[in-house]
Amino acid sequence: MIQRVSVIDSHTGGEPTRLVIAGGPDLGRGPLPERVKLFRAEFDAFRSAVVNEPRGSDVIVGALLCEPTDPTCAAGVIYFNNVGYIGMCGHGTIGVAVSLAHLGRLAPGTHRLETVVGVVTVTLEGPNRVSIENVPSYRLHQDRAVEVPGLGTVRGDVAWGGNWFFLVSDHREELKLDNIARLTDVTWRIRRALTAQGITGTNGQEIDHIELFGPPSSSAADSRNFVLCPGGAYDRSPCGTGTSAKLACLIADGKLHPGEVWRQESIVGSIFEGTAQRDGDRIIPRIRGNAYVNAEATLLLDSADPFCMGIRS
Ligand code: PYC
Repeated sequence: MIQRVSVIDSHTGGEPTRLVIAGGPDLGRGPLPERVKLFRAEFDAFRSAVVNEPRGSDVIVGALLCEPTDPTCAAGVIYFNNVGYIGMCGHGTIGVAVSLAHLGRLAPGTHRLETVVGVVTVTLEGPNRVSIENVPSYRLHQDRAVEVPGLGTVRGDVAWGGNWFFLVSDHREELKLDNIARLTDVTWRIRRALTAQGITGTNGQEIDHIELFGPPSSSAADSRNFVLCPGGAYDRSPCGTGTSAKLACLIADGKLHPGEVWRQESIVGSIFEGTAQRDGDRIIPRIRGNAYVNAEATLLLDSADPFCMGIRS
């Protein structure tokens, strides 16, 4: 038996998004967090089939288009990756907006999208240019120390930008593309140490994204980052939720003023523009970037194929 799944592939600053527009699981009409529970419990093989090898790769972020519960939203989106599910995805949302515009399903202007962690707005500013107003973001801990085997004491901030991040500026690493293996090893050790030492986000949520910051290589940027994603891949984009977390820290430190532009460069040289407004003890981040559609495809899930549902670790 062959199951057909229609997808639109795009990339945002080099980071891929695979949007499932038809052929995905029926998760009902409940709240998105409930639908994710059902996705994980009953259809996790579908997640793996769409994003994992041999059809995908560790880098791809999947996005399942679904009916929103909020009638003011144009669509609902559930994001997933090579190891599980993420609440929000900034590069993914820019990619989803450009993909929906490519299909003629989203007109220029501002629209609301429902995600697992809240409603975000997307503004299509051109065929490839999108800004997103992300969920309220905040810094939970400033300058938190973690003892990392092989590295010693590493200090960083814990912040929420739609996912949990540990943000490290004080390190000895070179943020260069030819240093990826070392950067991946260092950030993976930090992540494991945070978990082992019980350093978490709110309500014990795991910090599953680690960001290192350094000087930009482009004079058009304020900073360069390396972002480790939950499944061990690094973000080719500057990471929309990671840039939101960074904005929360910069505003809290008084290093950026509301409305001022922060240009975050990724490890591959792509740039997101970020601004933020204060909202009580949180900020509302706005992230602007470019995405391009690079495939309209039908995935074939052939039950005779031993690797039909992807290679899972
Ligand atoms: O852009 O928010 C983001 C993101 C999260 C994981 C990969 N990209």
